[in-house]
Amino acid sequence: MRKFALVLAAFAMTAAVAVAGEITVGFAQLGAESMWRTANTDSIKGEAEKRGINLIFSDAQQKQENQIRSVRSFIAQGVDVIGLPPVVNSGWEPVLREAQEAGVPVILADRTVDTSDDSLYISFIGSNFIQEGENAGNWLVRELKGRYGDVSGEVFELVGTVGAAPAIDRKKGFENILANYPDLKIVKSQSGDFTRAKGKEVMEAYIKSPEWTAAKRKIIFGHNDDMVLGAIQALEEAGVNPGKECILIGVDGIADAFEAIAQGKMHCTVECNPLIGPQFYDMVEAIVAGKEIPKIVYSIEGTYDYYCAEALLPWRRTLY
Ligand code: GZL
Repeated sequence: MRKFALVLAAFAMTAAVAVAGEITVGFAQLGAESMWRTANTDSIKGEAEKRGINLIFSDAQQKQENQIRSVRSFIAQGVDVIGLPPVVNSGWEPVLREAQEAGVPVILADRTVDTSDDSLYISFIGSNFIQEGENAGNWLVRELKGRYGDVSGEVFELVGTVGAAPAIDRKKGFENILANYPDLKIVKSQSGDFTRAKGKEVMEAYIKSPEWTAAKRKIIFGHNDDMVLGAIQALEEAGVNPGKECILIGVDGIADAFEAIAQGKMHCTVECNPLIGPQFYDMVEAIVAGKEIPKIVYSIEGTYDYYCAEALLPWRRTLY
């Protein structure tokens, strides 16, 4: 009997160690507003499964209060690490302080926060959104020079979610480039909240505006591809041929944008890599192992246009 009890105790100990060894991550996803976000969620969920990491996942439907509620729940559940893509960049210090006081490290995954105290989060992994805005601006300058021999035109901007880091910084980067070309101007700028439906609504209003009628070169710059694809629907319904009468530039690099470019309806997409799952969990495992990690980890990204989109479409469909 004593031997049996010893075996049972050893088994219980092993099981306990196995459970203790298991990493638990709470990920407060912001929503499902775009193809980019869907691919990002697939990467976070798929990589956790691959690594045997216990993932507690929530979807905030683009509402900050839901994300904050999820973070508080993860703290109460005693997760090892929290992943947070903040829907907007303000209003995070109180809940990040609660996580810090509870000893739960937070990785900002995808978007950043505005804070004077960067000890409130352990690291940021995602894109350099200013660089993405500059990539879009530089492509447009080259395109205008190549087509017309000058850099001028009227830009109709589809802004991302108001207050979101990618919206603020893509605009900043794009305007960094336009600042060098006085005849290339943003004439209308309105938020489409990163969704295809709202991008279409905003474009419908732009088409009816005097600025649209007066514009000699109709350029549409969307802070993500989904809003540009919505704008293309609005243009076609208004009898405008987007590929011939406009220049359309998006950000994300989703396969639907590659397809629109291949069909001659769109001209360029600047990549923003959503597949950060592997890097994110490398950081999680390093934190749990007590290792140092960099404060910022940027994704590697490119720019794709009508010279390459059609040939690359089959490859892109395998990604997102
Ligand atoms: C960028 C990400 C943005 C995408 C949009 O890292 O936060 O949010 O560009 C998505 O498609 O809605």
